[in-house]
Amino acid sequence: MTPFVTTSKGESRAILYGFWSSSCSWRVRAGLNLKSIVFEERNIDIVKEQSQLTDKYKNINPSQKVPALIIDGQTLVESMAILQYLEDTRPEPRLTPNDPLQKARMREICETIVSGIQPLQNIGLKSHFTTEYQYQQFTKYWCDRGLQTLENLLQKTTGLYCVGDQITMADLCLVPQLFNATTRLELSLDKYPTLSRLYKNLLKEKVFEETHPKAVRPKP
Ligand SMILES: N[C@@H](CCC(=O)N[C@@H](CS)C(=O)NCC(=O)O)C(=O)O
Repeated sequence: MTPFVTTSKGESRAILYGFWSSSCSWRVRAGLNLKSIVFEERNIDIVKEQSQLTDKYKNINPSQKVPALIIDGQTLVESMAILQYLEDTRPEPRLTPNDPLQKARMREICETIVSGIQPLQNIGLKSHFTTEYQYQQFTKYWCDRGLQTLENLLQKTTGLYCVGDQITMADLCLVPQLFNATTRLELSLDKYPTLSRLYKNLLKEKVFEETHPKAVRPKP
């Protein structure tokens, strides 16, 4: 597999294996965008074609999930490990607060989403339920419970964004999760004023406009 794509101008660019509506892919797409890293997104259809389950893709990501990122001659998997690598190798603009307490607050929000919500509403769980209805009830319950947790946490940390006035990894996790919650899971944010305000404002930020699933969805 080619580790880099060399463009006609001779520069190397990263390759993101992702899916347009995947929240974990969106986290990385937004991180790349914020850090102005040139990349090409290759679509791995995790819904209809289930391309993540092929042996070819398993060689790229052993977990057979998206995203995976090829950058600096390495293949990286796990969205948060990827974001941390981008942060460590391309520190500006920063995606983490400098202050240790604020950093811990940011991680509380990230973990609530990354460990506490997303895995419990992942599309990969669907085939393990007897009915579509059971799957939907399960995913909605855990997502809504996670949203309640986020609302409580964010009331203590929020400024313009999740943690103060700086876009951090917490925002990169929040926006895709709220998109999933309000579209695929059809949950309302009405009872969550902090989440509602943040989501509305964050969607207007250039980074989320440019990386929004609607902006990157492949044409049929
Ligand atoms: N912890 C992983 C989770 C990856 C993950 O669950 N990706 C989902 C899409 S958001 C996926 O590929 N689902 C397809 C499947 O499980 O078959 C990460 O953050 O990268």
